[in-house]
Amino acid sequence: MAKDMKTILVTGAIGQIGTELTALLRNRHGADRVVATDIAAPPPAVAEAGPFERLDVTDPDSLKDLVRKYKIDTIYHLAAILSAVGETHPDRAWRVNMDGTRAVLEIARHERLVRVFVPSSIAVFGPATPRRDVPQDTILDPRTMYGVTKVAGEFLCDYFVRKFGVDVRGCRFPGIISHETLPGGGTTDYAVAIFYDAVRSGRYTCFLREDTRLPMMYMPDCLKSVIDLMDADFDRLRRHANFNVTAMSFSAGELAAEIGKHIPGFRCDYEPDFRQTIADSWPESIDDSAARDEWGWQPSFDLAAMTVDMIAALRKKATENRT
Ligand code: AKB
Repeated sequence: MAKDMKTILVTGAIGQIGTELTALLRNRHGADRVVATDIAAPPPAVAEAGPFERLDVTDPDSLKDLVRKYKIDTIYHLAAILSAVGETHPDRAWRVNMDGTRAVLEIARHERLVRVFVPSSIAVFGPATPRRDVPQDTILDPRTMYGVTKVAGEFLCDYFVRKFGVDVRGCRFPGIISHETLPGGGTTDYAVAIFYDAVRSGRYTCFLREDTRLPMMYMPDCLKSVIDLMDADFDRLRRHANFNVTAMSFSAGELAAEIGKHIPGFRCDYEPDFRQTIADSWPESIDDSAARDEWGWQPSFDLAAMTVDMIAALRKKATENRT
């Protein structure tokens, strides 16, 4: 089928990645060909931009009805409970992340969908994983319910590829930094919140220690990774739903210092909470050479370029909100 003839369903479409991915896919394929779904009600801008349906991904019948109603052939399955919220609500994390992913994969198999995207996360790693430049094939040692579901999800996706020939793809995302929609309940959320507070008030209190170093990626690179992986030739892929991807690694202190170059006098204080334990279990940096080799992954933004872009975008937003 031609690229522009896809009929796409996005789950979690009003989340941090979902909002921007849905807009990008609508630009690429046409607004009517991308059905945005989420358990929550959409903001007016999303509801008016194309088809939107309320969907609980743990309800396979509703998902199947939508796939049939819109003749969906491709799903981007972004609905998930992230690491920090998952530790507070582990039952919900298990249900949404496991039952949701299983429902998507079963429907892909039975309704003969062309392709599915299921993201994973650096939360699959843990204390037994090398801390720096984590290789593609390494020890998975998740210490959060979110990470446990992501490990199981990766294996489940691989099972569906091998056993049923379903075309499933996915990356292990690091922290994603963006200015369009706030992230919802992750450990890396500080790297977004710090920009909002820096632009608004010149001060931020970080819930991680200053020396906490984590792998990160700016939203344009995140979207590029999804599109490039989904466009890749299936026969060239040796892996499917567990590609390491990264763009940069920095500590909370280094990010604060970078922001301080553009917002003189910016002050960051550090008051670590329960999320510090999660961050301490994750690696500092990732080796993404398998993604580079198999489907040409190449990020564009480093810490300096991302910081300039984030601050400019948030200043523009602040000015627009005032007028
Ligand atoms: C989180 O912090 O939970 C997510 C992730 C790294 O998957 N951003």
